[in-house]
Amino acid sequence: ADQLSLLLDSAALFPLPNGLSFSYGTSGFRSDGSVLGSTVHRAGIVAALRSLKTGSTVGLVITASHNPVCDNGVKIADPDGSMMDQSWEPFANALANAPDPNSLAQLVLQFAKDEEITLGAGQSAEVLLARDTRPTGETLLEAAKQGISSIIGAVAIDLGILTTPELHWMVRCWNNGTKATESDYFAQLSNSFRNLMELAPNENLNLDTVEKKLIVDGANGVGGSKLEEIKKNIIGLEIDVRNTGKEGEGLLNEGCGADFVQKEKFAPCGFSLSDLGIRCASLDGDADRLVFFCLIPNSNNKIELVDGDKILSLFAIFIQEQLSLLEELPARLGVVQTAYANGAATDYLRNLGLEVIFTPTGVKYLHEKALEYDIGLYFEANGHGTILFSKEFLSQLDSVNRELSSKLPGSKKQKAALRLVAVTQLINQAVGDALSGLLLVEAILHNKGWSFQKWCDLYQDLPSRQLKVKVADRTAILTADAETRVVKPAALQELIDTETAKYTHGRCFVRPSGTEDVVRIYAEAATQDSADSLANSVAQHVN
Ligand code: 16G
Ligand code: ZN
Repeated sequence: ADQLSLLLDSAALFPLPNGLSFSYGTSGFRSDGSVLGSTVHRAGIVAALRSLKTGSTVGLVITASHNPVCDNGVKIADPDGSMMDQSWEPFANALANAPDPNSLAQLVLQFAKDEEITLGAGQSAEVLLARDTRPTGETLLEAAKQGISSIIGAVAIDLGILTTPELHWMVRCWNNGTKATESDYFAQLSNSFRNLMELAPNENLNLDTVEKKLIVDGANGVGGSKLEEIKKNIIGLEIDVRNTGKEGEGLLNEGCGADFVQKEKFAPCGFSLSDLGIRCASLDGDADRLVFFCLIPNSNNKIELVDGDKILSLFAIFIQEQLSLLEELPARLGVVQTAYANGAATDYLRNLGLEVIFTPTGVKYLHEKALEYDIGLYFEANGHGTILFSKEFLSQLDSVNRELSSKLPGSKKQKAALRLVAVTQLINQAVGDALSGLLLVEAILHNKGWSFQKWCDLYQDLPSRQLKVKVADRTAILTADAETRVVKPAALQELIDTETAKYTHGRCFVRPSGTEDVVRIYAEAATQDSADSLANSVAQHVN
């Protein structure tokens, strides 16, 4: 068949649902899983074209992350494992909303022409596919496959059920020509974890047995069972996984998971006072977010939370420490946060002498900024983040490491270099990864001989409050300066300023959600009562 009729036939099988429109938001298309057939089919077409354009393998993952089990979504990963280049989003949007097969086909042909992609001329394209555990995932994955095969020469490779970060990692490795299967991923994590654990300075090995234990809330999603695989090859850490999504354990993301824990500040279901004193962690449904917590005695399941900001701080301290031992390895270290970062965290990081910058919410924005440094650390408060190392830095580290292992084997310096090497292997440089992040946290605490409490006490979070307000049109609100200021309607920012000025350490911002039809409000102040009342009064002005 020729390209045009292939597209027409395939599109006819996946009509756009009446009255719905879709948009490639912060993290791809999201909606109720039952209406996403046409969207995912079309995302398959976009992915195939993206592979043709880049001449490399790309990825497509079907997930709605921390959202309810009935939701689903789809996003595309570029050849380096990062989110699809933003310049392609308008096309993805147009295609998702094309009313009929004919207009869809015309859009594809025109776009291919504009992008100088030759269709049907013998080139090949390759898309790696994965999905999370949602019940609508299987059918949607089939739709993606059909979309991909409606582009001549494009091949879909179904990798089954994976965490989102696994898929991103595999795309990256595939294109780098390094080992890219799931067992390679597991092996890389457990090997580099072991290496880093073994590099702990002897004087810090004073942890008692309780500290070797970690309980993990898998959000009843895809991460729990993967962690159970990884933990088989791990020593020095006892991991107990709960909410793994197995029969009888509860619903995906319901009353559990990193999003719930971070926003509600309550222990997830399946945790109780018998877990008092034990370090706990929580993943989200597709395992790209991670937070830690500990139960508070006599508090009705309230928790002490360690969010993304504090994970970031731990990573930053550790890397800074190793670098300070290696004056022959100069590196520009940068930290990227969003407006949701707790003010106390930002102060803490700046006091360490670190360069801290802000971007709008959404991994693609943080990731892009972090790439500008030799070592770029980024985290959202919600627990999504990672560390990126530039190619130049990695090759310098490699040569410093080689030099030290021949001239000063066993020295403090050599160990510092080896620790950095282990970090570069343990952390997922494609995207934030709860499993790799969790192991890195554990290995760093072990290296530093730190208890959970010591980590908590790095700084005291300022009390904060998040609210959401349903509005007629959230796009009526326009923000600037990494979403910290409203520019339209102008009067709203003046009101926010007036309210904020009433509170000690007051800070407040308002932004339209990139994933839901709501406007979000964040307020922070010296006490919980004042954070609550600041958020509430601003919320009233948003309506
Ligand atoms: C998505 C983003 C997350 C962001 C959140 C904000 C990715 C992979 N995920 O989950 O980074 O914090 O959206 O949601 O980019 P909101 O715009 O609804 O507040
Ligand atoms: Zn997620």
